Amino acid sequence: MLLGVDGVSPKRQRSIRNAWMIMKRAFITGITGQDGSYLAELLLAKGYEVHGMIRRSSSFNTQRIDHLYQDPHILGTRLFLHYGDLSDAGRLAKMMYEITPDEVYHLGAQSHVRVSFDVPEYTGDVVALGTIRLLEALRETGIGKKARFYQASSSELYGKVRETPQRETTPFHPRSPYGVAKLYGYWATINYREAYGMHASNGILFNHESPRRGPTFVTRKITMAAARIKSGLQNALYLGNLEAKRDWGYAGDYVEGMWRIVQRDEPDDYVLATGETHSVGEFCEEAFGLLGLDWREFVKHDPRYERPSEVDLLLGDATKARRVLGWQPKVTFKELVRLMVEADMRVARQELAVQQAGGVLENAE
Ligand code: NAP
Ligand code: F7E
Repeated sequence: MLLGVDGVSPKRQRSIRNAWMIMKRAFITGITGQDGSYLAELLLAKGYEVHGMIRRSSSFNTQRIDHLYQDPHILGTRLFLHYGDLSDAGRLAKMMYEITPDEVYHLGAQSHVRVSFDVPEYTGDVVALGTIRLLEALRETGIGKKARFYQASSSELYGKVRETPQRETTPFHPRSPYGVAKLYGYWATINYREAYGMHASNGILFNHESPRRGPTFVTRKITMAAARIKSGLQNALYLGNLEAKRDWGYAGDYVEGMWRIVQRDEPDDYVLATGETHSVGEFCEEAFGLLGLDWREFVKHDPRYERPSEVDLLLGDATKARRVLGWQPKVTFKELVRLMVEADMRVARQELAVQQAGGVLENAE
């Protein structure tokens, strides 16, 4: 858990910055999420000063970035966290004004497609309007005249796909409240580029996963379950549609692509994808197979995990990103599944050890 947020005045932050002649200053929404954590790591490694917006929560939500945190009183600290929310326009403008970022990476979102059917209005507020609030904050403060903006657009825009593989020119047909909200964010980004000359770009990213993936997304749900079943901690895994196909890559590769998009002199829109697609069933086969298990013995069907309208097939064509940005993913499908299974086996072993010692993971009381 991080010890302090906003513990240092903007003036002190500026003097720390000046003392260290920092290369660039980035602002990240969604820094506590999967991508935000990898992006923060990447930018810190490149010498950036990184500012992240976090939500106030009654329980800890900073686990993915705890390893990056340093006491803000230490000279040379380059990661700063600020409380805020995408529903709070005034706060966004204040942060832009105080931080004056060179680059803004907008990753914050209610990012779960199935959940967006349960909370469509909230999803629209955070994902669609949240994007325009941030763009407006940049425009109103004048910070957007210089700062570059990255929008986390999604292959969910393609939804009921009109062509395969999907590329930048493929028409959109979103199939969920999440997809519809992301469509708004996509066009808002282009509109601010055209209307106000902002350096605003979309990365249309296909699914990307990692050991830091949220546990209710299908890949992580599968690798956690496989590891826990192997360790005797669980005996079944309930899933929805096993036929859906996704173009799954590794999140670490994709944040490198985000950074490259922002470094281009001209703002533009790019697909990032592996160009390979696999079904949910194939993912199960690979993950359970690595542990010597037959997935069909353990995977059961539960219609609760199905969506009212499904995206059946996603397969991306990242030719433009390869040609213009020199970007291409390094981690293969099999390597991705392996690194997720291995990470979840370590977690399962720890859980087993605690259980065998007769302990429970301690709460604060
Ligand atoms: P994620 O793990 O779900 O992280 C989402 C982040 O958004 C978290 O930091 C979350 O904070 C924050 N957030 C949620 N609601 C917020 C609000 N009202 N105000 C401020 N922050 C809020 O998502 P991800 O996988 O890293 O994805 C990053 C972005 O890329 C998202 O916009 C997602 O829609 C998009 N995207 C993802 C993929 C993918 O395959 N991963 C593909 C295409 C596009 P808490 O930690 O407090 O919940
Ligand atoms: O589902 C099927 C499900 O929730 C993948 C987000 O990052 O990527 C992600 O959205 C597939 C779907 O990811 C279960 O029906 C079967 O066909 O892991 P997911 P997603 O919906 O593709 C896009 C690019 C984003 O932008 C999003 O933010 O798996 N599936 N059974 C299941 N999915 C889940 N979650 N749980 C199941 O039990």
